[in-house]
Amino acid sequence: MRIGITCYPTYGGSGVVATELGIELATLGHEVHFISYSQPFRLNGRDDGIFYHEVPVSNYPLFEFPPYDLALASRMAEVAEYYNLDLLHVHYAIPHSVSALLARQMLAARGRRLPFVTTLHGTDITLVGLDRSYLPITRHAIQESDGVTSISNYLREKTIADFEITRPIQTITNFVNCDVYTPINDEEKRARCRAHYAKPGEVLLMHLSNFRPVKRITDVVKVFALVAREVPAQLILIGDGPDRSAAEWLAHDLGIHARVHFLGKQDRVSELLALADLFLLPSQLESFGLAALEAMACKVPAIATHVGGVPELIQDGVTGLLFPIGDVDAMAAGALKLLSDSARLNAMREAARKDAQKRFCADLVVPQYVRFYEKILAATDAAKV
Ligand code: GMT
Repeated sequence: MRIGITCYPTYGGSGVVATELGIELATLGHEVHFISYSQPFRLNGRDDGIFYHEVPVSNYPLFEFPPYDLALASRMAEVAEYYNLDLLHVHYAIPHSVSALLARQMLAARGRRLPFVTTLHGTDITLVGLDRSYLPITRHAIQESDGVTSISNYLREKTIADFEITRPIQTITNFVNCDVYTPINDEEKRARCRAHYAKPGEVLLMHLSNFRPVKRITDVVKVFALVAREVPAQLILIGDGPDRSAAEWLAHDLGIHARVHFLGKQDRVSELLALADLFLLPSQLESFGLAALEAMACKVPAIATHVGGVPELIQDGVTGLLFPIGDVDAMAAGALKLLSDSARLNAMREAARKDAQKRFCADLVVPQYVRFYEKILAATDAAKV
């Protein structure tokens, strides 16, 4: 198949899923064309069968708000025509599904069918899509998509209820490449790599996100402060975003800044995650929690909040621990209890990796997307006759 993929190319879960999906599809022999305003950040160096088409956005002085969604629709239609795409797959409904709808109409006017699949990721529904000014157009584009997938049952049900969607939505969960996201089983090597961040005997906690308010980054720092009060510990934060300076300020205010390491945006997060003892994800809302899955695949259980689709990923007490939003005392107490019981911690580490392999490996999930595309294309062909 020849598949066009559009996503937000910057740091964020939906862009990661779209990019990893493109890479996996290309490995399976499909031709993948990314269409976006810049190259997706995880695409570097893995480009066999992958093409990238930049969307130029004109900066004409009259445009106080340059119309990216229109430029995207034009580029989608062009790329589909020039490269004979079978379908488009857009990640994050706003504005990508609206642009795809326009591209489909543009080509239909010339007698060419271009079906598109929309994958819903989270904040496109839970935050942005519920803004009254975006809701009607987002709803329309979801309804009019040739296929819609959601990354968790929670998000699927929320979209149907909040947007009054009447068309089917199929859940296809987030996934992880279990060969790339893998534990470091060589203990000597792991100790050597950990030594960059923690002394022998110190606990290493980790967080990875885009530092948006929904991630509650200051809770990460508060939980760490409580843990570090009881045991020698270090915290690594990977990523960047609007709440970074608030977290940096808090680390200074609490006097723990020497033990809190802000690494910024990193390319090879799998190598860092595998060094951690525990992952912290105290989000306000998470429709799945891809970063926790990546940690689990590296044998690192998460201390997370019991929100959204997280319970579909983490089995509380088995592959991680779940707590109410904002309950930093309980999160720290749970982490400390786990860290003091090496048998339980090891069992949880093993269970986390096993569950990631059993339910969320790319080998299991990517074929679900391929079958979904085939179903959409078959329906498109049937409609032609
Ligand atoms: O987490 C974010 O704020 C980024 C956002 C995105 O779309 O880029 O992530 C969402 O999509 C991820 C991949 O499907 C999910 O694993 C995250 O749970 C989801 N984030 C939220 O629902 C807050």
